[in-house]
Amino acid sequence: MHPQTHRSGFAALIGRPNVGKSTLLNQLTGEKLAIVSPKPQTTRNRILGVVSRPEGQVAFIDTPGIHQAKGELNRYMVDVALQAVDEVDLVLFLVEPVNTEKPEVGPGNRFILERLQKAGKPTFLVINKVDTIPKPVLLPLIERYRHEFPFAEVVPISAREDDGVEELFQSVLQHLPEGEPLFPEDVLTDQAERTLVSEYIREQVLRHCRQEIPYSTAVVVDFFDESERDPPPGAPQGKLAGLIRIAASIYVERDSQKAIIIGKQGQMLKTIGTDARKAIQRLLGAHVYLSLRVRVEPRWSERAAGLKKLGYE
Ligand SMILES: Nc1nc2c(ncn2[C@@H]2O[C@H](COP(=O)(O)OP(=O)(O)OP(=O)(O)O)[C@@H](O)[C@H]2O)c(=O)[nH]1
Ligand SMILES: [Mg+2]
Repeated sequence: MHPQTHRSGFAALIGRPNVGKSTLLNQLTGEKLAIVSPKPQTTRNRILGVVSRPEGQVAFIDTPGIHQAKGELNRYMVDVALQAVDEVDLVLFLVEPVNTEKPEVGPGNRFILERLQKAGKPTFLVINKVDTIPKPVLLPLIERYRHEFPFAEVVPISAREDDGVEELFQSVLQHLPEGEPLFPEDVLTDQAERTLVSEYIREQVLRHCRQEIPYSTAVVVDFFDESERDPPPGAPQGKLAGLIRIAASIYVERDSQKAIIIGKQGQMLKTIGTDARKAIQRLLGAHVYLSLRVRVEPRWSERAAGLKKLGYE
């Protein structure tokens, strides 16, 4: 039997905020590695997601949306994204279509394309959310973008509806060099459980709170006790027999924001905690006792020291 060719490499998911990069990472890996929200600037760090198949392995890197950076946190996020471009073999540039026959590339996307031009990496144009537009809109859009940049491939997908995602994966593989796997087959991500836990909590804050809150929120896990994670010997073989105790702090910048997150008689914080706990239990496969506090760290997102304190470094 002929040994099958094996390909491997890194691919970065790059694009403006909210185009669906994290949704695509989750769909490609089949796991919830990145939190997703309808609000822009959800992802703040690079997130590795490895897909291993007999025919090849792709290490995808999800990144924060690239936007006009004002303030320390924004600058940090854009730096993270642009750095990822330099570290990969291939770039997947994601855009979302607009329902018009005269599409524009726009200054935000043009800025990113200029950076990608400089980086000189093979780049795919990935048009996400095609479920939101009628088909005839696609062709002029593709032509418009092709005019701007020599894309190696153009792939329309719907990450959320899982449409075209497998085709995209196969196309990515074909553009990667032949080589051994870069990670052991069972490696999915490099994120620690604690990091995922804090992100799952932040996701619930984004989900339940008003527009002004998301940007000011950071979550830090203060305490993670897994001494009772394994069920005691002789315990009946049930689901979620063990227990993990977690305490976390939700940081905001102002007292008024703290009041919103806590809500009337603590109702909002309770909802956030209940929904986060359910998601964390699924992640960790154990019962979770989750205790949340809300703290104020004035202007943390504007200061390098504030970012560092809350885990962005
Ligand atoms: N209709 C539709 N919506 C989608 C699709 N993919 C993602 N979305 C939605 O778009 C919004 C943003 O998705 P994210 O995956 O958080 O986008 P992102 O690019 O990671 O955003 P940032 O992390 O802020 O840069 C969410 O509400 C998703 O549910 C898609 O294929 N179709
Ligand atoms: Mg994201």
